[in-house]
Amino acid sequence: KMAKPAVYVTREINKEALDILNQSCTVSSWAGSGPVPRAELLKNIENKSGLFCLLSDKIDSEILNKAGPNLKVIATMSVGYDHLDVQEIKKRGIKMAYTPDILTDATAELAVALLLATSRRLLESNEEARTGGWQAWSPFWMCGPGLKGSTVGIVGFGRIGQEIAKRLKPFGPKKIIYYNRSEKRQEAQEIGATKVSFEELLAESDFISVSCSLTPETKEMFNEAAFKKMKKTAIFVNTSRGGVVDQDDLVRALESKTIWAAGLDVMTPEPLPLDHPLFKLKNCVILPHIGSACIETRNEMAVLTAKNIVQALEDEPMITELVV
Ligand code: 8YV
Repeated sequence: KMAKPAVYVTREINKEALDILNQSCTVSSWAGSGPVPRAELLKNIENKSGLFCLLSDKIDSEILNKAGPNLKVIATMSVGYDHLDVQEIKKRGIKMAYTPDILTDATAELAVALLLATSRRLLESNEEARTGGWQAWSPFWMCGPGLKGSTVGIVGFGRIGQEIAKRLKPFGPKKIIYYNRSEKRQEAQEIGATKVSFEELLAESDFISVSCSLTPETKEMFNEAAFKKMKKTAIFVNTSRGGVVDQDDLVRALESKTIWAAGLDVMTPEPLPLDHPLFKLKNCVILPHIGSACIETRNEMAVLTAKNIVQALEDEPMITELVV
């Protein structure tokens, strides 16, 4: 009988996913808290056939060289894959897998929650109520812009962007506009959204929600010039990748009230250092990258990642192969 293929898992994962891997593979994993240190990953990837990784694991030529010719599949427990050097992986004939679709609802839900928390100043209000800021009745205190009658702009009208648009529709915006690389005409028609240029989206939106992937084209597309084109009353929400924002420019835009407020589930770096200027701003809501953090969703993501690895190692088609 042939030896079971060796798989390395860069984090402690749920039993259900681990059981799937254990059935046909020899599994070793990083058991420390937090992300696997780079040196540890380099040491452990040697001679492995499969790699189960996360977005904090940068997979580049150095890792691939260290892995050697046995490595057949890299599966990431995420829909985003900007942490993988996909061209380099592809060149070496290593298969890739990711977790699209199953996290779309959870992430869209979080984007809506973050948008409302930012516009209606939920955290600031909660803080005031607990610390004595809630005093005599004052009708214009803790006000923020409402969605009714507003223009909502979605940047990145893929699976997640579309679901965000659908969820915001019942709040009664006047218009939903989007900016996307491809047309998405059919989807837009069904949802009732209109494609515009990036400049138009910036100028017209009361709420901007970002759900595009991080690529060389989208890198730091939200910079000083972009923030200046936005309304002074604009709410900016990002649930995609911190890298789409020039974060120093965002800090300045928030400090100078060039825009009204921002809600961020993603930033640079993650975790954001405690002394970062973003933490000093009342008009910024910061979440620790919890977009897909629904219990069911994260379990499904790990299970899907494990199944993809097993399938690839058995030369079966993967459920969600990443094709670039
Ligand atoms: C993370 C995400 O992967 O899927 C993505 O691209 O950013 C998130 O869902 C999640 O934190 C699981 O590691």
